Amino acid sequence: GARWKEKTTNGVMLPTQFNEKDRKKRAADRMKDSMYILSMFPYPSGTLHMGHLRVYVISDSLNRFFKQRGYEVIHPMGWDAFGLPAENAAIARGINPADWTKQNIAKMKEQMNNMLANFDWDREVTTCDPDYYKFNQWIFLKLYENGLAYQKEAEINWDPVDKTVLANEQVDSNGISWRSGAKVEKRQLKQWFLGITKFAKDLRKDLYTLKKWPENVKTMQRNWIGESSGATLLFGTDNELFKHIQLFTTRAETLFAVQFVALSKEHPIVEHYAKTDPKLREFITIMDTLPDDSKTGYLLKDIKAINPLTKKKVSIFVAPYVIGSYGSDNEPGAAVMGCPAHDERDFAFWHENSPNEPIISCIDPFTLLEDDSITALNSPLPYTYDLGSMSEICAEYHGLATEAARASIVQKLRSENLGHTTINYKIRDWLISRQRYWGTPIPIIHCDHCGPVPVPEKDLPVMLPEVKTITAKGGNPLSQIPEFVNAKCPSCGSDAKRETDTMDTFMDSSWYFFRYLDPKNKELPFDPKLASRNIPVDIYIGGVEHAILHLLYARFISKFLGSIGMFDGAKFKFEPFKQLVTQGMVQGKTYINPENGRFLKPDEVELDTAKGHPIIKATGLAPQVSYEKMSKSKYNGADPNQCIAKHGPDATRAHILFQSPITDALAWDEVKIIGIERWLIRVIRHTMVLSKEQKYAFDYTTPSDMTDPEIEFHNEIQRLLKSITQGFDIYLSLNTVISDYMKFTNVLENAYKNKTVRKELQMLNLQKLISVIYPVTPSISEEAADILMKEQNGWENWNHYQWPSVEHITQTNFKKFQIVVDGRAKFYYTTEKDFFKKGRDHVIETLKHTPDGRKYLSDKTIKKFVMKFNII
Ligand code: ANZ
Ligand code: ZN
Repeated sequence: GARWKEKTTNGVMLPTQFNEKDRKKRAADRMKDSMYILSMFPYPSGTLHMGHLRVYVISDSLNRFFKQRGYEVIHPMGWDAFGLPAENAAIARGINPADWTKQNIAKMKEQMNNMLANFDWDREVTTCDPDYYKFNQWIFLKLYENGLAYQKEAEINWDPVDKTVLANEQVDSNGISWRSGAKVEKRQLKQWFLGITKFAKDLRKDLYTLKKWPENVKTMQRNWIGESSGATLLFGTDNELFKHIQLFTTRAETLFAVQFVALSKEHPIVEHYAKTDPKLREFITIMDTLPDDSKTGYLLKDIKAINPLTKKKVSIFVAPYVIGSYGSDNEPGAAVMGCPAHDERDFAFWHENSPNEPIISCIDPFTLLEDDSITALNSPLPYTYDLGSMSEICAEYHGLATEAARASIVQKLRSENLGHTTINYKIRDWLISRQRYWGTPIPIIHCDHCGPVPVPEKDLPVMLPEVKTITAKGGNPLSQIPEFVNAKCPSCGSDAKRETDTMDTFMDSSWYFFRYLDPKNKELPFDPKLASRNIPVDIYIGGVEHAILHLLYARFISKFLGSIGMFDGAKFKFEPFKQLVTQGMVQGKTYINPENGRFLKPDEVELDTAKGHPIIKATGLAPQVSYEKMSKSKYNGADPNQCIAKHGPDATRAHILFQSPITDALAWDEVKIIGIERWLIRVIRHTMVLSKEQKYAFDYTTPSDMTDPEIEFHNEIQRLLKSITQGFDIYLSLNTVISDYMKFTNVLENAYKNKTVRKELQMLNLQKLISVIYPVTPSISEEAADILMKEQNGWENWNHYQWPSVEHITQTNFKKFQIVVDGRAKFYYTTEKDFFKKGRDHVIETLKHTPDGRKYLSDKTIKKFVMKFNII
């Protein structure tokens, strides 16, 4: 076939993609011969660290492998370019975050080129680019249209000194602002949310379709989404104005023990009484400052709740422990039925607010004995387990097991339209508002007459105004730019104000892999046809630190885009990532002084060559050595750029893959790279040696008349080829791929040394070695190929990018026999496999004419003669 080559900036030859015509032809349906290999795009901090190096080596090796196998590979790269570090750098240095980001991108791109990461730069995406964030806004508007973007009050961290909102990461564990040192206050602010909870059920259920995701990631997602099955019940009230109080319970059988109902402060009943009750208003303001587990309550004197089962009247409190947004189906506020006898929080609350009231229990506790039998238990209250039987106050339910009582109580209430079973998800709607400059402006205009009005699609993008510098003080940066804030209402034309919050940067990363497919589209975020063809991504590689939020948001947005017809992924339940690979952490060699437990800098330690281990220069003592997460404070960081500069990209790539399986932690020890370097030198040396011997044909094929040693050689190489191919293709076992490369090289060198394999056959398999090392060590592969093409004649048509196919293992006609005479193993003899069938006398006679036979068999009376085979 034709050679498909292309020069890159760093002079390494790369296979090109298929040409445009080819691509269209193949794109006619969702191709089984296309591969979308995605690695998590980096935040452009300016330096590539070891973690980046590891992901991109994995993804680039797979990229090159699949290209060699003839797949059309999509292997894009981009920049997760909005976010806090740029804003902080801008504030600290008085520079523009856009400039800072641009410089960092240039640096990191160069580092990626240095490591020979072969990305499709024509698909590059930068999230702070208006062409990109325009479509963040577009997606936001679609969510808004579909009732999935809305505003509500939510808590923020307020720095009272700098008068600014802080991200959670900017508040330390003691609640102190990292910037001003002030005690951070909690404030309520109207903010934007996305309705991910509407997708909770599918996000949870569809995890089962993700067969090629690590179990632990799926478990984390499952737990994060959470699921609680219970019942939604309707309590009555004794006030005409409020017919019902809706609440969620997992323990409907405890209705018999309900002693109060607690409401969150957003509940309409609370808002109603707050209008006329200044003390209640004061309590509500204080509530924000109370800790989450506070048991302080406020009794509503003019209203009582009516138990739907027992019809008993109970008091209603306002209580800080009721979470306003849980279990209430997006209705404002929430309520809890308080059962002091069977719930910790209710117990504590009751103790504080009605200490003199007796506690009513409705469950006779049971406990499990060691022998699995059950016995009644005299347990102190609250008894919170649901193991037990309904007590005598429970009318017709008396004596039933709790679970059975629960089911029939809910059924009864259901028949009276006072309740039904529900499943609640723990996951909260996604708060996307950030009071920050360096992010996507939320495309909304607030009008006094019309309320919040979406910016019309034709007016997108709402551009982030350029600034010279950002100040840390005075609140939301965009609100301080009048030219940005002041706008006309798109609906009525009167003066109005723009939304000044920007979007959480997780929004940017929730769909970037769609944009890669169509990065220059001006009209739409991407062409639905291209997405239908290429989503789900085949292999997604990245850090396990994104196991929850990023992956969940990406799954949500993908399912949403599917729901509005932006792509057809029904077959895959609109899941965006078919296979997920979470690479392990890269750990650094860490030295600790055993005398004081301090971390030592590398130059405080030296190798004691006599003792063969490191010692502390100052004391001569041996340090403690361990591998830990790289960090500045432990002086155990390693710089990929230095490693590449010193050892070259190929050795660095092979080393990083060789040290451990990709999903395990990697203990980075640069010293060990020497083994890889020696191997690479052997590959080049052997190529030179063999090619100098004689002239070869580049298209020689495995001969049919192989000798025994040749067959053995051939078979060994086929086994290695198969193992290497599957290491990439099936098992993603890239560390064993490297060890197979080394074995492959040994087999070639031994064949040359032993002179038992004809040179043409050796050369044929050297060619294969050069092809299969290309994914990991592309420049060494190119160098070796160049040597052959220069030394030999007419090799221009050799396509060394072609992945060699695994040939049949050839059965040898020969066998190695062990000759055993009178119970003693004497020597080995290799001959045709049915040689022994010719009869004992003939065999011995033949053997006597061999050198070993002459020695062991002549002049002897042989009592017992045995030929054994299959011994090796
Ligand atoms: C009565 C009861 C009795 C409850 C009992 C528990 C034990 P999970 O499992 O987390 O879903 N609850 C309901 N809505 C709440 C809200 N908005 N804020 C705070 N708590 C709320 O918990 C469900 C239980 O949490 C519900 O069941 C309810 O208390 C409480 F012996 O109802 B339970
Ligand atoms: Zn208006």
